[in-house]
Amino acid sequence: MQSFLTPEADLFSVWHLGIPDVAADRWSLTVGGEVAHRLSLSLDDLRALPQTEITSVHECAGSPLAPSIPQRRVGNVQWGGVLLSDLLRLAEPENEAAYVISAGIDHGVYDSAYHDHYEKDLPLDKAVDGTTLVALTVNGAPLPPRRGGPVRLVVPGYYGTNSTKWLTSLTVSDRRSTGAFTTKYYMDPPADVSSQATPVWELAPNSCLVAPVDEDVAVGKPVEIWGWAWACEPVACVDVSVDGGQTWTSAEVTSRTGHAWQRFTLAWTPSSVGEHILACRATTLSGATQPSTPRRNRIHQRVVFVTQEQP
Ligand SMILES: Nc1nc2c(c(=O)[nH]1)N[C@H]1C(S)=C(S)[C@@H](COP(=O)(O)O)O[C@H]1N2
Ligand SMILES: [Mo]
Repeated sequence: MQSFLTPEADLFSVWHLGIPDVAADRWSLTVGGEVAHRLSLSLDDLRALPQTEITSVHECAGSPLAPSIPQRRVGNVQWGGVLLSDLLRLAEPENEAAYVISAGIDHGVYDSAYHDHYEKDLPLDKAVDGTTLVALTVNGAPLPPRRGGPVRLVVPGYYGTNSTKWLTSLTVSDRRSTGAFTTKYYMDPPADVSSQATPVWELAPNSCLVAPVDEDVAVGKPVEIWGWAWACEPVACVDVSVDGGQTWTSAEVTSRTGHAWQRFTLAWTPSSVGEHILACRATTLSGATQPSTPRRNRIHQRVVFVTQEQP
């Protein structure tokens, strides 16, 4: 968590159905559904199109069987590949098109049921926003098989679950996918009786503390409290607490590039010996913030033990 870009080897990796054995030389991507021109592209076809890079926070939404338990699987990487908007410009979606459904070739058992492929969807507006990528690389290197290689979808600003790995088809549709991973799983239950279940798409505001750790803190010694904050939209402020959330001070926050995470820092000089509960809370430009109740983006707290002597 120390570096702005997470080395690929340090990034979490998640799969529901196992890792398929993909033959890159026989791999192809189809773009179909409600389009004027159906496309079928080989790996070389994709490589021949203009390539774009975007740095983007990559966060897992957690288990769909326990969606309110924070998992804190997150990193920040640079993805490279072809903009989905470029492919859709070639395919020309029909007037009624509203969603893009993505499918991977992995299959297997999840939650006691057999799934013959992994399928997700996203609104067409997001698909053409100039950030969504049909990705070939991560941090400048070809996508390893574990990471979804040779080709995966990357939806910056959305939870990782939407970034379909081992991508083989994109289907433009006037309605949402009817697959289990968009209906049964990754639909958050309604907040109250008057609202509806919502797809797990946009990243809710979240943040995590990276430093200090126990070895860094002593009475009278100035330290820097720092960490990362992110959301689908830019984070405007991060508040930090050193007393378990009773009082908050606003930290310095860097501005955002692409969909990357933003660094926050606050100077702190501990004044008493013992346990201190540090916490951080990100708020976006539109005022969305992190809850203290059990949610996947619940406020992160960490205990540090302040010693008398400077170590
Ligand atoms: N084909 C396919 N794509 C998938 C998944 C999957 O099980 N199959 N898991 C999703 C989930 S839940 C996450 S968090 C991300 C993880 O991507 P990573 O392994 O590169 O971290 O991939 C998503 N894409
Ligand atoms: Mo995930």
